[in-house]
Amino acid sequence: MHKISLIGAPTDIGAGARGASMGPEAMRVAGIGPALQARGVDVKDCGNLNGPYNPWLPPVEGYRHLPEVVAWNQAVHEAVFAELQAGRMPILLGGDHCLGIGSISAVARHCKAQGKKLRVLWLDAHADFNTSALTPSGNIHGMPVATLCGFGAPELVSIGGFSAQQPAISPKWVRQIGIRSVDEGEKRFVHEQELEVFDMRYIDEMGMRQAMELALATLDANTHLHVSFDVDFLDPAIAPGVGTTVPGGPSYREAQLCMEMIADTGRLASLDVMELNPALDEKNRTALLAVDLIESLFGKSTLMRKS
Ligand code: Z70
Ligand code: MN
Ligand code: MN
Ligand code: MN
Repeated sequence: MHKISLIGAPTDIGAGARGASMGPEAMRVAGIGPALQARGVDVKDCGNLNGPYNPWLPPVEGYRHLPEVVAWNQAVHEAVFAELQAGRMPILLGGDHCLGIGSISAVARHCKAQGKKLRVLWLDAHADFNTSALTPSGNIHGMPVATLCGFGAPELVSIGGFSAQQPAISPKWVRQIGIRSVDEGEKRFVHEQELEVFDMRYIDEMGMRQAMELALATLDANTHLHVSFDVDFLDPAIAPGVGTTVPGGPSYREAQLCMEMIADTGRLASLDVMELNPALDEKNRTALLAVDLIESLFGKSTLMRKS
C-alpha cells in the first residue's frame, strides 16, 4: 500500500492573483489527510515549506519574481525528492503552478536514478507552455511545462542538475487534458514542440473516456505516473476558488471519470494539487471538491471493481 507525504508550499509567487498561498491549509481544513487515511494509506504531513514573501512587483525581462520563484522551487524540489527517495508518494499542496518546476524536476531526477520511465498528466485549463519571450503576463505559473522541457530561465531549468541540453522532461512524456486557454505565441510553440493535448474540443467530441484512454496508453510496470492537477482544470461552476477561471471545463462527472481512470492504472506515483485560491472560494467548496476527486484518484469507487 502507498505511503503518502503531504508537502505544503504556501505561495502565490508565480501567479497573477494573490491567494494561492492559502491553498495548503484549505486542503487540510477540507480533510485531505483523513480522506487519504480512509483509503487505507499511511499519511505523513510534512507541514509547510518556507520561502520568500510575495513582493508583488512588475515583470523584469519577461519574468515576475524570478529570484523568489527560484528559491521556492529549490525548496519544493528538495522536499519532493527526499520523500521519493524515502519510498513515499509526495503530494504537493500548492501554491501556484510555477512550483510544478520543482516538483516534476524532483520526480524526473528520481526516475532517472531508478531507471524508470516518466509520464506526466497535466490537468489544466491552461497549457502553461509560455516562455519569457512569449508570455503576455510575465507570470511564471504560465511557464512550468516549457521550463521543464528546457525552455526557460537557466536558474529554473537547472534545478535538479538538468540543463537546456538535458532537460528534466521531454514534451513526448506529457499529456495535457482539459486545455481551453492558450495564448497566441504559446499556441505556436505547443504545435512546434508537438505537445499531446486533449483540449476541451477533443473532450466535447470524443468524450473524457477516449481522451484518458489515449493519455494513459503505453504505461507499463516501469512507468512512474505523475499527475499535476491545476484546480482551474475544473469548470468554474463547480470550482470557483481559483485565480484564473476559464469557462467550459470538465463537469463533476467528467472529472470523476478522469480521476477513476488514472486510479485504475495503478501507476500513480506522485501528485501536485495546485492553484487552489481560498480567497476566491465559497465556504471552501473548491477544496472540498478537490478532496472528493483525490479520493477517486486513490481508488474510491461506488461499487467494488471487477478485476
Ligand atoms: C496565461 C499566462 C495561467 C494558471 C493562469 C495564464 C497562465 N497563459 N496558469 N492560471 N494556472 O499568463 O501565461
Ligand atoms: Mn519510486
Ligand atoms: Mn496551471
Ligand atoms: Mn491553469
